[in-house]
Parts: sequence; structure tokens; C-alpha cells
Amino acid sequence: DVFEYAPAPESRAIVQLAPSYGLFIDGEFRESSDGKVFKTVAPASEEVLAEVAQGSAKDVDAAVRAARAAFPKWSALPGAERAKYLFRIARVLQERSRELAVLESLDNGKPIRETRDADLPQVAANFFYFAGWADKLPHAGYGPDPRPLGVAGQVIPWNFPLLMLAWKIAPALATGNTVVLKPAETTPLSALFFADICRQAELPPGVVNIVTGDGPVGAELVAHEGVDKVAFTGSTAVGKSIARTVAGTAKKLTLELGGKGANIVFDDAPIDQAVEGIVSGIYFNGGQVCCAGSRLLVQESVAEEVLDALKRRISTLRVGDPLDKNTDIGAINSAAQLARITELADAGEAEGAERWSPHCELPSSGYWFAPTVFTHVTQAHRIAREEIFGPVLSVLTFRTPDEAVAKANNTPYGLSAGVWTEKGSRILRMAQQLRAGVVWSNTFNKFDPTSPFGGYQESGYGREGGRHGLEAYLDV
Ligand code: TXE
Repeated sequence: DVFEYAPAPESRAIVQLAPSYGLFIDGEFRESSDGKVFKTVAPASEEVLAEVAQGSAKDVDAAVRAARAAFPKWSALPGAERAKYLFRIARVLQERSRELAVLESLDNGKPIRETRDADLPQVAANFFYFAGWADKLPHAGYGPDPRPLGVAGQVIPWNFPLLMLAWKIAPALATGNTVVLKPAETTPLSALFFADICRQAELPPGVVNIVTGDGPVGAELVAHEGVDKVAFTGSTAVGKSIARTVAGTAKKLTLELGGKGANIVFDDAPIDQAVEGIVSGIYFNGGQVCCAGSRLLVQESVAEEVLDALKRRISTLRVGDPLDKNTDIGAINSAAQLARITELADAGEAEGAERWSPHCELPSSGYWFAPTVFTHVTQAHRIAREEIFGPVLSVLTFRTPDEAVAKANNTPYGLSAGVWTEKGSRILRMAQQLRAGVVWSNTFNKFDPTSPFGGYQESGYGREGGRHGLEAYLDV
């Protein structure tokens, strides 16, 4: 079942793409020092969107030098002055949110409904929120003269390109640090549009620098001796290698890595509401979310009822054109990610779990994976232990709350969990016992810039968001 993919033309026209994009260093766009470029494609169609400069070690060095040069003046500005820039950036982000939502959907493959209603509002909210802190730091218990760390080297992934940028850049600037950020190689465009927004907001040159390129460019950045603070979101394997690089230095480090979140449904939960939460928990952004509810733990007595309702609901999800406002699930971000998902889903089948997907027509080009549910899953199966990072749900059952906690905690990760029950006391007890940086109750995937976010164990360390997020950029 295949159909020809044609991007919704009226939305596509909102974004004017240049044929090529440069690095953003010291307030200017420039080619990479050795002239190298890479292509970024739309995962839904494999259309080449643009050529983008592939940063070299020399470019990373130039960006770090620009950030160092900008640091003394930027950090010495009164907080209220820094706040003005951040508020201005937030307002421009809002003004350009339609264009940015379309751009993000094009380059990432996620549905426009998500970029329009979730990513972009959250991006602006983070700049507004941290702008509000900039002039209040001396009154917030950090001492009369809170010290920024210096130059922040930030490496971000492709699943929420602009939102991860906001989580990194907004608190860094509010606290007086300067930044060199490397976006993911499959989604570089929104960071470069953000660089243009920095110019529009008249941010002083060098305060924000964007160096595009692949993993080795990120490795150059985190290893650079002019970097004082490293912030990384991405895979656990790369997070560990960054931790090793940073270990021999005085750099501060925060890591936000993978997860294997459990969505726990008790027999007293309102089934319809829980089903909506399970669906958004695993199919939001096609499951390419570090805190996805990728394991459903459902109480045995209601398992059949929940699964029936879940399958009916999943059968109504529309997979297809990210720019179509009716689309629920877009494309997988890259061929490599599609291969990882496919490999793990096949392993689930080979290990004896039962695989189910609704009847679903997938486009003929691009990277697609149908929403999938595995039942008859045991804790030993790879699909119950490893992060799949795709629209694949592994269902396990439990009888007692203690068993639910034990199963939920039976993973090396510790990023997220959800609890569905009408019993308030149970929610509180579970929240204490679950080893997860965030526990949602009767909802899932709710984000807010005022709340700290981050993991336990192999999900990383440090927090982003809220005042804890500020502390990651201050010497207290
Ligand atoms: O991640 P990478 P990938 C998980 C998810 C996914 C898997 C692989 O399970 O299937 O990771 O995804 C940069 N030094 N998550 O390969 O490689 C890279 O260029 C410095 C969870 O895309 O970690 C990109 O900018 N930087 C996650 C960023 O790291 C390096 C989000 C992330 O890429 C580097 C993404 C190096 N040696 C994937 N190597 C989450 N926590 O949300 C690569 N990079």
C-alpha cells in the first residue's frame, strides 16, 4: 500500500529556503574554512532542502574564540539589559512561528500540528521564562553577584531541534554565558533560522554561534579548551564518550540521554483518558522522544479492555504528510533511525512477542514506520529493555502496585513514567518509588519551562528548566 507523497503546497510556500546555508560565527554567516558542505533532506520525501556548511576544527575554534571575546561584555551587562534581548528574541520567535513550524516539520518530518501547537509555543515560552530570571538572579539566593560559567558548548539532537536549542540557549544567555551550539546533522535548518533571529533581535555578535556538522564537529566542540560548560542531549553512548572527554578537565557537564519510560495504567483509571495518554505517550513525534512512554504496564484485570480500546484508537491515527494539518504521525527523521527501529521491532518478533499494526498506507518515498504494538512481551525481550525511539509500544502486565514499580524500574534508564489511577495516595506513593526524573499523573508528555527535566542513571545528570536549569549555568 503506497501513495505518491506531495507536500501540502500552501504550507510549503511559507518557507523560503536558500540553496545553501553557512555557519553563524561572530554575528555573521560564513562558509566553512575548508568549503565542505552536507545536504539536509526532508525525511517525508527525501527532497534535498539545502546544502549546509560542514564545520571544521578551525571553525569550531573560531566560534569558541568569538564566544570568549563576547563573554566579558555580555556577562557584565545588567540582568535587565540581557532580559531585553531575550524578550526580543521570544517575540520574534512568536512572530515567525508559522514559518518556523513549517520549516521544522519539513526538516524533521514531524506533523505540523505538533510543531505549531507544541514545539513553537514551548520554544517561545522558554525564552520568555528565562528572560524573566535574568534580572532576578541577585535576589534568588545565588549571592549578590552570581557568576556565569563562561562559554557554553552545546550539542543537541534532531527530535526537537528548535526546542532543544531553546532549552540550551535561553538559560545560558539569561545567566550571562555565551554559546557555541551544534545542531544535529539531519536537522540543521531551524538553528540557522534562529541565528537570523538573533541578528533581527540585535544580539551582540559572538554571544550565540552556531556550528553545523556531524558528530566529530560536536566532539571538537566539547573537547575545546575554551569551553567552560558542556550541555548535551542525545544518545547514551555519545553522552558517555562526552563524559570521558570532559572528565580530565574542569568543565561542568549536563547530560540528557535516552529513556525507556513506563506508562502505568491501574484498573480504576478512566480507560478512554488513559488510552489517549498511552497514544500521545508513544506516538507523539513518532515515539522519537527521550521521555516517550514506550512501555505500557497495564493492570491484568483491565488489560484486554485497554488493549481493545487502544487498538481501535490507533486505527484512527493518520500517518502521512507532515505539512497536512490532519496528520497525527509524520516521517521518521532519517534512514539510519528507521533502520534502528526496524531492527529492534524485528528482534521483538524474533524473540516471540506478538506484533500488531493497523492497516496503514505509507508513502512510497521517505522514511516511514507504521504505529506498532507488541503484546506478549517479557522483561527479557530487547524491546522491553532497549530504547527504540520510534512508534513502537511494548505492552507488559502487572497485578499489584509493587509489581508495577518493580517492572517500571527494571531498566538502566530513569527519565520518565506515567501513572493512571483515580487514587491520589497511590499517585504520591508511586511517584516516590519510581526511579524517574519526571512522573506524570493522568497525563503524559506535558512540558513546562518552570519545571526541571532530566534523568536518573543512564538517562543522564543535571536538570534543564526551572531554577535548577539556571544553576547548571552558574557558579553558585
Ligand atoms: O544520536 P547521537 P543519534 C537516542 C535514540 C536514538 C539513538 C541514536 O535512542 O535511536 O540515540 O541517535 C552529536 N561528540 N537519542 O545517532 O549520535 C550528533 O551530531 C559530540 C535520544 O542521532 O547521540 C548530534 O548533534 N557530539 C536522544 C547529537 O550528538 C556527537 C535524542 C545527537 O546524536 C558525537 C537523540 C560525539 N562523539 C537520540 N557523536 C534524547 N535524549 O532525546 C554524535 N554527536
